[in-house]
Amino acid sequence: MNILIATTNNGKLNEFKKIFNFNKNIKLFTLSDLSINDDVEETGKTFEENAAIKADFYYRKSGIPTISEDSGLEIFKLGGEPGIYSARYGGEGLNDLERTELILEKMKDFQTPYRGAQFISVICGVGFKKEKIFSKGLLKGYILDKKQGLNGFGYDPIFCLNNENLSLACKSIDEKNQISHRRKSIDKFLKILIKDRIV
Ligand code: ITT
Repeated sequence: MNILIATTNNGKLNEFKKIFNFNKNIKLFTLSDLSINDDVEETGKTFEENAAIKADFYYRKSGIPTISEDSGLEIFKLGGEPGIYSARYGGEGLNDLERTELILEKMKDFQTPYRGAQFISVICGVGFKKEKIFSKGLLKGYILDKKQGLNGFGYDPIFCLNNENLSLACKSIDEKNQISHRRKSIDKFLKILIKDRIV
């Protein structure tokens, strides 16, 4: 089955490709494979709404079953920030590194037990069956007090799993893919496709 992974984020895309690689019944296409350069505004109020907006948009552009993801980091003591605004937290002008610095600054007065956070991945699939398909994965951990590691993307250098002391950016992509929020949401999504005999 041909599937479009509709994301403009290369960090996500690399992880998606490696995880889906295990399923030989699926051939993945990227936006650049299909020469789709358009971006869509994420006007939703929830991860689910934004994932659906992106999947609908790129399904209309491509005509092949399309998966989009809306993901982000929720920090409990910051009232769930950056949440759905994770990709543009602090304004569009900041890069990933500057956004991690902004978080470290906002968290500087919180001590260890109060630094809890989670990553969320919500996937929406359009074009697989009549209704949209949704799945969700969570990864719980805490915010470190400084950046560590060079792998991964986004907030990986400041996020650490509970009971560990090295950031996600210290893990290889394969190690991260064994446990990540994205891995969990993809596994659930594939289970639905298999249960409904779509793949
Ligand atoms: P697309 O919408 O095109 O997929 P995006 O980067 O805009 O790309 P999102 O709106 O879903 O994607 O924003 C997700 C942001 O959350 C992402 O840019 C990172 O800052 C952060 N994030 C999500 N998953 C992450 C992960 O596994 N590691 C680190 N940061 C992550």
